[in-house]
Order: sequence, then C-alpha cells, then structure tokens
Amino acid sequence: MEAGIIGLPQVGKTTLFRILTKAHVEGKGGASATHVGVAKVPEPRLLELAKLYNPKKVTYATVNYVDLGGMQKERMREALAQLREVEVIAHVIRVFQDASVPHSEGRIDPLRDATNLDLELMLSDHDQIVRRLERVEKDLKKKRDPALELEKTVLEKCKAQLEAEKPLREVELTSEERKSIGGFLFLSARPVLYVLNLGDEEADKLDTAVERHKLGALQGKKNAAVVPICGRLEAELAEMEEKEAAELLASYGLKEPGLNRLIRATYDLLGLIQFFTAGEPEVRAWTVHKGDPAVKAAGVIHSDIERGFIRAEVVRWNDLVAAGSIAAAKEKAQVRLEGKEYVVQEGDVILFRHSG
Ligand SMILES: Nc1nc2c(ncn2[C@@H]2O[C@H](COP(=O)(O)OP(=O)(O)OP(=O)(O)O)[C@@H](O)[C@H]2O)c(=O)[nH]1
Ligand SMILES: [Mg+2]
Repeated sequence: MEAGIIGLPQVGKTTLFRILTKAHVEGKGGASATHVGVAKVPEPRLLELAKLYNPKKVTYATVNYVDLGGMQKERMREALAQLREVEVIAHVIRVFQDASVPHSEGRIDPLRDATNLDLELMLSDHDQIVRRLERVEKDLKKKRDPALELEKTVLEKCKAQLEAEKPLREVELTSEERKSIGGFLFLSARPVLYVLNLGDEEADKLDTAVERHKLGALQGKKNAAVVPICGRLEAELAEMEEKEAAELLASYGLKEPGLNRLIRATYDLLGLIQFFTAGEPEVRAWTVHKGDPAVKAAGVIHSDIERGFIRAEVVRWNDLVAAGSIAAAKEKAQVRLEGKEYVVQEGDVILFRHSG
C-alpha cells in the first residue's frame, strides 16, 4: 500500500516521514525534496508467534510513504501530480507554535490551512472533470452511448459536489456510478488522515487536542480521520534505542509511539486487517480488506495459491499462542477447515492448502 504525505511548507511533513520510516533525512535542500520510504506495521503479535516457531525470518506488513516536497503555492500542482498513485493521503497540519519556524501564511491557523489544501485537491479534480466533460459531450454529439451517458451524469454530480466546496471522498455514489469513473484518480476522493502536528508541551493531552484547537470541523467526516502527534518529539524517539525511547515516551506521558497510532488509524480508515502465516522458514503478517474471502487472502501471498486453493486451515492467533503449537491447537479443536468463501478475521493464522 502506498500513502502520500502532503501539507503546506514547513509544517512537519519530513518530520512525520522520519517517524514512520525511521529514516534519517537531512542535508541542504534535502528536507524539502520528495522522499520515498517503507514503514513496518508495528505488530507485537508477530513476535509472540515467532516464539513458537523460531523462524529464520519475521516479516512485517509494510506501507510505502511518499513525502512530497515543494508544496509552495506556485509549485502546488506539480507536487500534487505525484500523488496520483497513492491509496491514502496523510495531510500534515501545523498546530505547533515556534517563532523560529516560519509559516507560509504568517499566522498559525490549522483549520484555515487544512481547508486551503483540501481546496487545492478539489481544484485539481475540478480541472480534470471539466476537461473530461468537454470530451464526453463532444463524443455524445457524434453518437449515443449509454456508458458515456452514465459517465457524464456522474462527472456532473462530482462537479457539483466540488463547486459546493465538498471533496469527492464525501460524495455518495452507487457502485455502478463509481465504476463509470473508476479510471480517474481524483485526489479529493482519496481517504485522508489529518495529522495534527502539536508542540511537545501537548504530549500528555493528545486526547483533547481536537477540542483545544477548535478542529472539530475536521472530525466525523466520511473517509477521513484525525490523528494528533508531537512531530518533533516523536522524530527524536524514532532515532533512539528502543529502551531509551520507551523511557522518554513515558516521561512525556505518551502511552505509545505515534507511529503505532498513525498506522492503526490508517488501517481503520481504509478498512484493513492483518492475518498471519507461520512456519519455520517465516512468520509473516499480511494485509487484506475487512470482508475479504480466504481465496483473496491467498492471492495476496501468491497467485498460484489463489488459483490452486483447496482449503484454509485457520486458528485464532491467541489460541495458537496459548496452545503452544498447531498440533496442540488441533487437539483442542481450535483449528478450523475453511473454504474459499470464508471471511478472514483480524488476527487469523492461516495455512493455505493448494494444488499445483
Ligand atoms: N517546535 C516544533 N518544531 C517542529 C515540529 N515539527 C517540525 N518542526 C520543525 O519545523 C521545521 C520543518 O519541519 P519539516 O518536517 O522539515 O517540514 P516539511 O513540511 O517537511 O517542510 P518542507 O518540506 O520544507 O515543506 C523543522 O525545523 C522542524 O524541526 C514540532 O512538533 N515542534
Ligand atoms: Mg520536507
């Protein structure tokens, strides 16, 4: 999965990128450039499973992050063009006060910033829709085409939504309507995580950050979520030894690293869950969508396993850990045989039986 980090200049995008990917980014001009990095999805259950198998390899699920640079007004369009492929957007909003870090609009106003950048996404979509509509109308004059008629209706609906200054992620479409515009990668249609970048002094008050900064308007929207973090502090933590980091975390009153909360929020927002495969060669976490059937989960591992799917042997990870081995879990009748249509549950440990 790929996520794009956006935000006005100097709001903490690269800082967030460092937290997520634990990459050290610095150097002249470097901080404003575009970076691509991989974040491991924190998963303590994987280590519990590894204790049973003593595997050669433990593999975490990963999320790729793109940290966009150059989001000054005059270069915004260019920067946003790099976002076409991402599945979800992390939109960093500056809340922290720091006179030594200049703000592009002069004054700290998180809601204004969030709204303005959202508008940029909408403008970019609006441009694309207007251009496409011209084309479609021309073609429809030449000949009738029900598929094109539908596309036109849906594009007009989207255009009206944007003209009401509402992002496409909030528009209600039937699955047929959605399909008719499926080829377009509209930016304001992407689910968004608003990441509030708070000052260090708010570390022990993350729960109430939204109210304190009057950002309620960002909350409770369709396909959007809000996550407060203390960017600079967490970036320091990301570069420390685990034990040292845990101590500092606790001294600031933080219960867990921002990385964990961010990734969890991303999974929730996208409706993603994890399942595990476990054996001596490798204990590994995989990502699927809530509601996906076993055969689709098999396909995430390998298309051969999907094609040759016979059945899935499924056990809850905690049952397996408590039993101590698959054989012991089988004796307790905790290992189920499931077919292609079985809906994978968060935390399932699955062994796929397949032919070929
Ligand atoms: N005081 C304070 N400073 C922060 C915080 N987060 C980031 N900064 C500082 O703000 C400056 C900009 O942070 P970056 O992460 O480079 O911001 P950016 O959005 O990547 O900036 P550009 O790529 O240049 O647009 C740096 O000097 C950071 O140290 C924070 O939570 N508190
Ligand atoms: Mg940067």
